[in-house]
Amino acid sequence: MGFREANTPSPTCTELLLPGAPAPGVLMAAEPLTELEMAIETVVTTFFTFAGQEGRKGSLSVSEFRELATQQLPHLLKDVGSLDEKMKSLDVNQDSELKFHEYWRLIGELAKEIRKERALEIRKK
Ligand SMILES: [Ca+2]
Repeated sequence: MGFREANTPSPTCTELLLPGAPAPGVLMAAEPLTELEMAIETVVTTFFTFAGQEGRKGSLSVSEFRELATQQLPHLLKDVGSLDEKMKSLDVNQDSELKFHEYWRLIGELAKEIRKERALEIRKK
């Protein structure tokens, strides 16, 4: 990692965002995580909990995705009937597995929908 060796300032927040930064160091920090930090951690932990059930441990199969969606996203992904379509639209490389970045797109889409709803609520006030 030439980047880190070339510039070795004291660790900052950006340090935590570098790919390859050791996650345990972040999670075992003495201070408790903030709500936002916990939310991000939950997004990641949830992925690996479901991805580890069968097949490849680092990606969601169709049935792992279905379980994650029905158990963890019942309010935001109401239309359970179209889960297969949703999976297909997220599965960019069409291998019937969702890798983390494909799952992350789903999280992003859901976050945008919540933002839209919030924006409408604020406008009403
Ligand atoms: Ca899997």
